[in-house]
Amino acid sequence: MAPLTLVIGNKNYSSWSLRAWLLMKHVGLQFEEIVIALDTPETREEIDKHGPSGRVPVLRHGDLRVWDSLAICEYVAELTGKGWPQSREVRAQARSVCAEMHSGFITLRSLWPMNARARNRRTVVTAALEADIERIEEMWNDCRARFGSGGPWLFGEYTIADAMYAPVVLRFNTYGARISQTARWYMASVLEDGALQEWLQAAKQEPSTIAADEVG
Ligand SMILES: N[C@@H](CCC(=O)N[C@@H](CS)C(=O)NCC(=O)O)C(=O)O
Repeated sequence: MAPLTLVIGNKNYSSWSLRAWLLMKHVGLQFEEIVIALDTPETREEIDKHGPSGRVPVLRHGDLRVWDSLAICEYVAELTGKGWPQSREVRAQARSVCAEMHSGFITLRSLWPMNARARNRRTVVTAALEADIERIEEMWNDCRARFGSGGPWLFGEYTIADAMYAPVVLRFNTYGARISQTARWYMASVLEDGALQEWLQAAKQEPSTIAADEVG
């Protein structure tokens, strides 16, 4: 197989990059990573060397370029046969959960930017933010209750859904989301995960900061 290269942004801030990177670690793919510093005068030029959208992550596989975190996760699932639940019905639920994340939660994403190494940040929790948090909590609890018996993840085994929500767990951790005990157990599984820990260690070492994402 041709070598895989994943092009990502700063580990401290790039929530979309984290999704693809985590999934690739969990399915056991070997890959090289290229980290591009976001929010610099050279960012666009550097990203343009790898993909057409001006955004990261981008997965390079031989001549193929796959951009967009969910498209990368889908490609990885096709390459490896891992990442989605086996049952068609459950897979449809997992895809719904991922799509809801990919196309929604705009308030959460804008008011609580991912800042992996930051702790004890606090902001005003608006009604719209509260609604996003409540919906995510409801979704996690529903997945865990209906599909989670085979392991600690949303669908038991690790799936793309867990990779998609890992940045949300980091946001909740940074800004102190008030959520139920069951949702906190799921958060604990994500935070203790070895691959996520590896990412967090690297995020801590990054020297740069992005002022717009230093909130609270
Ligand atoms: N829908 C895209 C969004 C990717 C995205 O917005 N990436 C941000 C970084 S997390 C980016 O590349 N920003 C470009 C920049 O900051 O110049 C995906 O899922 O991959």
